[in-house]
Amino acid sequence: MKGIYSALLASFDEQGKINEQGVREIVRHNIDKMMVDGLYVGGSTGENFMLSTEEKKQIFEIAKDEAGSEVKLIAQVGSINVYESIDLAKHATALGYDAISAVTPFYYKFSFEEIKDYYNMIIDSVDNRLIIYSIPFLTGVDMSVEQFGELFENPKIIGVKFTAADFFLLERMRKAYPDKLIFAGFDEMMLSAAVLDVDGAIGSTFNVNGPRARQIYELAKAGKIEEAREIQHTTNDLIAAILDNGLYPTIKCILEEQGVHAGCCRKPMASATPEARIRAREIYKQYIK
Ligand code: HMN
Repeated sequence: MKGIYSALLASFDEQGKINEQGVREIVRHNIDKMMVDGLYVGGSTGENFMLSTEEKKQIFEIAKDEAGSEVKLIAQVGSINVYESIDLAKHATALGYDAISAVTPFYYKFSFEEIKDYYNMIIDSVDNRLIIYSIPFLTGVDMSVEQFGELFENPKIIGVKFTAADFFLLERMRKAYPDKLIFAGFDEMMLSAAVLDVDGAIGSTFNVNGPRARQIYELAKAGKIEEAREIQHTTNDLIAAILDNGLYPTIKCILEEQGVHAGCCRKPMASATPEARIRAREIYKQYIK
């Protein structure tokens, strides 16, 4: 399961309906052009938390149908409705997903015991493996090295997607759990995470910057830090420009520039304004074309 995974974008039409062809094109672009090792389906980047259960299942189905066994597939099934998570975990497992992942339950201030119960309920319902999705800046859920260790006691919980800038915690986790998979979640910090020997990375910007992401990762792993740093600098010029212009809408516009029908965002998330679209075209020409 190691390697570079795109956090898959979803495509919607102007009414907010899933654009199946668009999703297929995004999958193909990631496999054929971005040359990723896998896809993380139904994450933040997939606008997942704004979708109905049926729509989440539909995205899992389309992605699997298009990707087949060409790359590894991880299905993000987390929801504060744990029964929905279980339903989605079963669906993704039946479709043949290589692993499932679940965001820490958010909104309410769940105790660690409740979080642990949530993960065990989800993974014990399926014959599959689970990757914890930790993203404290969006969920407000911070876990300690010891708490991750308690979750890892379940052998079916095989790793974590670590979307945080806490490199002290990342280093402690690497040392404590050498056999668990740690995926870096912040694309702009990939070099630092790779130096700490993560097992891969999962990111939104890999949908348009996959080859550079791989270069940073592989150069850093090979100890070629200066070369990796140069590419991280260029990558971060691109990421800073994308963030400044609106993260997902801009990535979608950049894909549209390449003939990939990434479409609109799902309301209440706004799609790119005409000005943002023009700026996205400039970003594409400056950093990607
Ligand atoms: C997902 O769940 O879709 C991604 O794995 C999340 C991923 O960590 C991204 N985080 C968010 O979008 C919140 C990053 O790729 C991020 O977009 C990128 O580093 C730019 O900040």
